[in-house]
Amino acid sequence: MIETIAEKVHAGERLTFDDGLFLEQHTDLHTLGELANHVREKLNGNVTYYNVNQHLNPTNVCVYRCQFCSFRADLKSPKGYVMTDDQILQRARDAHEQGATELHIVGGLHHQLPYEWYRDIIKNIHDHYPELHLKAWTAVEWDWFERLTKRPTKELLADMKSVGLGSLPGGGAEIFHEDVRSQICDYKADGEQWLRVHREWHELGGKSNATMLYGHIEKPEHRIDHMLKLRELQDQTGGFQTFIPLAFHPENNTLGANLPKPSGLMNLRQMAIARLMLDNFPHIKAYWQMLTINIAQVAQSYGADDIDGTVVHETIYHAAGSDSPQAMTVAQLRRLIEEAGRTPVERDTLYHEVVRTAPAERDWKQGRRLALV
Ligand code: V47
Ligand code: SF4
Repeated sequence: MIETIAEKVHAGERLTFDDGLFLEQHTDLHTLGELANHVREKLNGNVTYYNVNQHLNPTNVCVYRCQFCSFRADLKSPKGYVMTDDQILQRARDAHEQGATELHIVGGLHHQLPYEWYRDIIKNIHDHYPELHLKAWTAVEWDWFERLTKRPTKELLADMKSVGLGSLPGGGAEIFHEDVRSQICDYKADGEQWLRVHREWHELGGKSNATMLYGHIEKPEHRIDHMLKLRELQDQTGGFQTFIPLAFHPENNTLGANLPKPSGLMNLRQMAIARLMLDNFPHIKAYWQMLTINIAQVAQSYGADDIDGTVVHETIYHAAGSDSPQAMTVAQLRRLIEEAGRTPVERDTLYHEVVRTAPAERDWKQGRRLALV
């Protein structure tokens, strides 16, 4: 069976659900890596992309109670926060001064804040820093905006696009299959709604990302089903840029009580299987905050061609027990890529190469400017 799969991969043929299950259940890590690396190099050569970005989570107050979430807070909880307009703009200014090309903006679904609050965040930042690409609000948030406003998501997407929304992040996908989703994040947007929002955004000409949360109660068949649903939508719209497998972190959440931390082996296996199943996704991203720096480095030989990113102000994974550092400088990122024998290429959110002519990144820790090349 693995010979048939290997033949298909080398011929550029599509793998089936059963092939995916075979890879999950009967294929060793070394073989997975070899096959995934073949696809990765065919699609992206020896390049590993990275970007200079920051994260912004304007509130952690959330009406939902996803079992895996360590970030959220109740409305009245002392842990809950809502950033002011000034704080938000200050963070955008910091990102801009650091030379960031992207702000990744997601947060909780606040019980009392209206749609306009989320919209104005995008408008204000875009009005002040139009060069910053705003990758904002997951499909779960868009579904919430629809519930709040009773206006269709497509209209809301177009509305926010008109004031500066650049693209959609891939969060909130978790596992689409209802058997799993109903146990880990009941009530919020279901798999169909998640896919619908991305479809609508693609129809508006936008690009987006996709994720999958693994390493909890899901089974291999749920993971393959999840990826095939994404592959099907991508066949129709071509709007996805990158897939980011996300390993479940068990600290400070209800789901994690009896579950171990993700293993390096599992992380590499999922990276490779994603590269093999998602043949129409141009990129597979290693999110080092979630994987650790060491695994992100190795992942470049297991299908990943993209490393996200400088990522200042990460909170979701640190709340859930990640012991990765809070941020990396460009110099550190490039070294991590070069040590793996790859060629680092800075990209913007839409995968255009960024060519810098002057030192542009301020080392946020030490307050000095660093040359990028
Ligand atoms: O949707 C939440 C996941 C996601 C935990 O689009 C957890 O470029 C593991 O989507 N353990 C948010 N995972 C992060 C995300 C993302 C990250 C980097 C890049 C992009 C992109 C998107 O994090 C959530 C959820 O699936 N998550 N809690 C946890 N305890
Ligand atoms: Fe809320 Fe998102 Fe956390 Fe779910 S994952 S509880 S929607 S902040």
